[in-house]
Amino acid sequence: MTTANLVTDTRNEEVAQLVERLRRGNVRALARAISLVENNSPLAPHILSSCFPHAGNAVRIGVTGSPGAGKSTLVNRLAQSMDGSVGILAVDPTSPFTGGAILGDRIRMQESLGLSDDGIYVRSMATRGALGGLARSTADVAIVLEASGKRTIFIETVGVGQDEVDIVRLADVTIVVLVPGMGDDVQSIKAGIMEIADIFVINKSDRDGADRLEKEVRAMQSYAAEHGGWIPPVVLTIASNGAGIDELVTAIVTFREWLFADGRGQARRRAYWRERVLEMMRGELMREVREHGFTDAELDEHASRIAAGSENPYDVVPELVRRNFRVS
Ligand SMILES: Nc1nc2c(ncn2[C@@H]2O[C@H](COP(=O)(O)OP(=O)(O)O)[C@@H](O)[C@H]2O)c(=O)[nH]1
Ligand SMILES: [Mg+2]
Repeated sequence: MTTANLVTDTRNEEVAQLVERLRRGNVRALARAISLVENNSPLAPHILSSCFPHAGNAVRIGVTGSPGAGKSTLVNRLAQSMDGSVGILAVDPTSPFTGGAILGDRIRMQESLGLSDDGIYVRSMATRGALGGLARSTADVAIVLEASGKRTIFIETVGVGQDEVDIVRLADVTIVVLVPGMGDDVQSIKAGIMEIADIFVINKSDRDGADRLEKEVRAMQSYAAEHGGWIPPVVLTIASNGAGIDELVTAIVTFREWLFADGRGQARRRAYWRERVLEMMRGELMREVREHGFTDAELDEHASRIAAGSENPYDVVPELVRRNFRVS
């Protein structure tokens, strides 16, 4: 047996054991698998491939809104009202280590002790300043969480860039959290949020202006016609004391039932996978290009020649692709 085979066998064995342990509920194994996936380890594709057959049965709930809107506090409350075990992915970089710190405390506790006392596993995901990678990495981590038996996965994210919109597309249910007096006026609500919100939450409704904001959002519900007939409900909450959480759970359950009643949820997932498959293919193609000896040095050479006008990128790039992939 060659060394390469031996290395592959050892890796396969290692991955098989890791996935077996995380599926049995071992929190350390789960944390390790997620780190390997997040860091794009050579083991990551094997881990994901082993997890995928055990994924797909969880409900994914995206929670988006401005920093400080109370998303972490809300998710923490919701997590305790859900049936079955829960996974939480906090993509919001401004929290959970600051502000509410509720999730932050939980993460610190879990990661130092390596346990979860109540079946809720929380993971904070770093943005690392890299554009584009966050949505992929969040989607992959969700697969690992599902394989570990989580029935509900919350994905908390600040609703700003394209990455965050992509993360939301990963969700079955999207909750947009608004707060009175934070500039969440009708204008900013109109800007795209109406299309992604399945449920509106007006959190911090203990503050002045909650009624006015509610009226503004309700006035816009008529725009929801293209939402397939679902009118996104508006739920008022005070996440810090739990008021309105029961109503929000009811809204989530009602939406989920509507979504999966006549195949809309499945259609959403198909649309999502359509994009994802193309994205995965782009990644695979780049890997192939690299593996077939297209080095940084070669890239530099082409770049120099093209910049100097001695090479034509419109002729050279198709030629490079043909040569690498023997496309006739
Ligand atoms: N007054 C009030 N404060 C809240 C409410 N919900 C959350 N908070 C506080 O708002 C701050 C930010 O909450 P956090 O959950 O970290 O917000 P996130 O950045 O959206 O995740 C914390 O200090 C919370 O205790 C609420 O309904 N009313
Ligand atoms: Mg937060």
